[in-house]
Amino acid sequence: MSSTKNSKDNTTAATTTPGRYSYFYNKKIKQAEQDIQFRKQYETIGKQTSQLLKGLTIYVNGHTIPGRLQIHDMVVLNGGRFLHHLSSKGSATHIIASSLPPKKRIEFKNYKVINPQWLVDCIKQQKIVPWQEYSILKSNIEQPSILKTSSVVTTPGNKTGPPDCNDPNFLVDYFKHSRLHHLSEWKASLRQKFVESYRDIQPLTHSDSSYTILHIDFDCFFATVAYLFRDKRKTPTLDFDKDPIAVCHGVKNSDIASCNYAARKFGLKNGMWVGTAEKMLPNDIKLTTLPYDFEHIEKGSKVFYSVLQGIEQFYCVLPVSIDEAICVMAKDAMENKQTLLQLCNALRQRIKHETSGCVVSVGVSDSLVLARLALRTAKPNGVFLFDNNSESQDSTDVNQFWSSFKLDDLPGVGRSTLKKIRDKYPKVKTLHDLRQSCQNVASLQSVLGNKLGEKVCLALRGKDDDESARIIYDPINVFQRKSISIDINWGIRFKDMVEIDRFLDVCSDYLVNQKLAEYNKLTSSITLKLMQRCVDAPIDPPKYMGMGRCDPFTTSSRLGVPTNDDGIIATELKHMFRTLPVPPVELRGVSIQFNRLVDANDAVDPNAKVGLSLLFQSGHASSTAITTTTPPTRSIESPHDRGESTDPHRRYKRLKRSPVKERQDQLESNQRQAYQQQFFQELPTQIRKDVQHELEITRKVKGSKLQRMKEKLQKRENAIQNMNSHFMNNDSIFVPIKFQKETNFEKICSMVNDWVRETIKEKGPHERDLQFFKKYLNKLCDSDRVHLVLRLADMVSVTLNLMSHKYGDREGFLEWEMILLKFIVPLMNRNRHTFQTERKLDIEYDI
Ligand code: DCP
Ligand code: CA
Ligand code: CA
Repeated sequence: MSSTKNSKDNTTAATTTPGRYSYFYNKKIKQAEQDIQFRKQYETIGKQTSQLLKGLTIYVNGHTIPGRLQIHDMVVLNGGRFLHHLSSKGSATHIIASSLPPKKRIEFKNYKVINPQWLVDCIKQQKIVPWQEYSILKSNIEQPSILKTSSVVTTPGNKTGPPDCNDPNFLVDYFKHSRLHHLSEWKASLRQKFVESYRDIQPLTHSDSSYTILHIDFDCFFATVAYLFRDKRKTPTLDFDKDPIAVCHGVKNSDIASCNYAARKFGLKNGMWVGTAEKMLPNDIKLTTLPYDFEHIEKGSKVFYSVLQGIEQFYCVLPVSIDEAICVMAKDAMENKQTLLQLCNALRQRIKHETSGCVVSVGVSDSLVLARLALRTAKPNGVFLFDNNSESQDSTDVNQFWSSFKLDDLPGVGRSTLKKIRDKYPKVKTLHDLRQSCQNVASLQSVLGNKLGEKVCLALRGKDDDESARIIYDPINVFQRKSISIDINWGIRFKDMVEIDRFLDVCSDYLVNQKLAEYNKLTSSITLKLMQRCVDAPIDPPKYMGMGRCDPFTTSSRLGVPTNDDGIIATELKHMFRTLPVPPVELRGVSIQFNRLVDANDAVDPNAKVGLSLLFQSGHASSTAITTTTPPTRSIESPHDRGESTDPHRRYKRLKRSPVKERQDQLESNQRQAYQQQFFQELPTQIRKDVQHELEITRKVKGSKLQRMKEKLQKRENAIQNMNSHFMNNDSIFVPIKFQKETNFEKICSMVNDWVRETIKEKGPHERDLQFFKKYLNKLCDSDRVHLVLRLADMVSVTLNLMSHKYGDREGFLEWEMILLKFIVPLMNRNRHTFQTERKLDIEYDI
């Protein structure tokens, strides 16, 4: 009976442990054990076994002849491993299929995909015959069976060997080498300093709505720093003005962070891949790649800000980023242009001198948008002043200025806005053209909507919209730290949940004990975003250890009360991870964000670690913890997906309910949900989790098709009981066997069929229902009615086959497949002797 126990254990694990990862994890570790059990079972019924397929892992895709079950038997009996679910590519050595749709052809292009005859012939000849002749993807014959792993072993830190995300220092190392992390940290720290030093300063007023704005930015900053402080022995003759130079991690599949203007002449841009950039250069010109020099970048930036902050004429210096600032001056500074230009050139000189050669350019005008455009004109190595209001401004100069910009040079015009403008005005190429075509707000609003239309219209007249102008008039609020986050999009390769839990501990330790502590904040809301490898994306993406193509999964948790307790946050993160259906091995990126930050000084007890437990003890009523999960688009079911009709009348007919009744029910259900949510809001996290778990189980039990049927069949109980008393003894073939209070086999069939169909779509049958079902099947076997088990098995098999197309990946589907394979079929085999026509049992199950 060990197989029955096995099957039960497996089902229990899958039902009670949340998430698919545990299902697969359990399945994987039990696979070998179950195969041995199977072999033993088959041996006991007199089948020959061999070790012919030892070391091979076989997966069956779709409908095959012989069927999946038979192939399973053949594989297990001959010492191979049968894979029930292709959870990660590379885990199968062979895929057996009769045909493949185009999508799967691409997905499986690096596999040995063969027709079932290969297996039949192997067994017949008792040797592994060459698979190539049986390949159903003729194009993959030369390919290896498992996707190749990248041969590049250079990490961003230029260390050798692959990065190890389980290393406790991984996070620190990752941040040390991540330019994006540096950029966001620098920006945050500059803004924090701004907020601290400007807190008591009188803000600039909106009524006095005109200032002179200087937009100042380093030219190709990282590239300049890298060049100036390079190892001169390696590149003694490098000429910054002539040779194309780029800063990157040195690998073909890495991004260019910054390239010099000599490189930009050939069309190279920041953010481009090195490989792409190299292709853009003429054959005789080589791209020189230099490493990041974060230390000198930081030093250069410090000089930049200290020079700007020392200039008395500036009302304020607004930090945009590590290499860029907006300086605000009096409106009348524009009146003496010569003096203004002298000031600009003087500051450029000083910065260049004090940074040993880093050049800034300056754009000057009377609005943010015009200063930014003027900066573009000034670059590289220049100053450009555009006076939008001067009467002396020559109209040809104005036209020339606007004509020099492409549409997307205008702040706020991204790819989708650009498309809308182009669709409407195909002839418009420059900002000058757009100014000509859109003379009024209405015309732009009709294309871009009210808000963006107005913003673009204002910008074309050289004015800032209120939202953009907030940086001048309300800088404290704009720069106030609103969130703290980390984003790890490289090197994430985990094996299991244990490793992930450890990683989440490291993350919360960093976020709480370093970041929250640094900013003296508490958080009351956490967002976790996971990036999961797309099903058809390669295991090893083009960028070494990068994310590749991914599907995002996001979940948020409102703790309800601000905390800086790393234990609580780590627990919450682990719980949140488990609510997302991302198997550990498919994880490629993690980002964690703390929102709703509050000053630790404003908290109830600033000296204590503030946690939910504190509030729980004091019976605080407002502690809340609601987790909202945003499923990715692909997991949102449409009525079509659920096999429901979108025609409302048809739906009502099917449900046998009137539209009015349905509306009432909907109302009631909404009320119930609101009430339930309110209830949750009152609970501390730990309690909430327990209650949620309990509710989940109750919901599942209540919602189970079988439970509803139980109620329906209740009425018949007495009658059936009376009937039972007419039969002689329990072992008689005439004793009706009850399932869910029903004895009529046809009705049981239809009930089971409904039950299977419903639970396939979700998380599988409820454990209790399943136990009753197993008991029923056992009773059928024990009373010489294996043929009825066979009919039920056949029915389940057909249902699985019919639903595999839409629901083949669902937990419920996999569970039913498992029940059929690991419980029902062995049950029939165990009772073969009682079954008149043994041949009938060799029926093929097309699952
Ligand atoms: N940066 C990056 N990745 C990008 C863009 C920028 O790492 N995709 C880094 C490197 C840049 C720095 O930020 O040197 C400043 O960005 P800028 O956009 O100001 O670009 P540069 O200073 O390199 O060039 P420009 O002369 O256009 O300002
Ligand atoms: Ca720059
Ligand atoms: Ca910049």
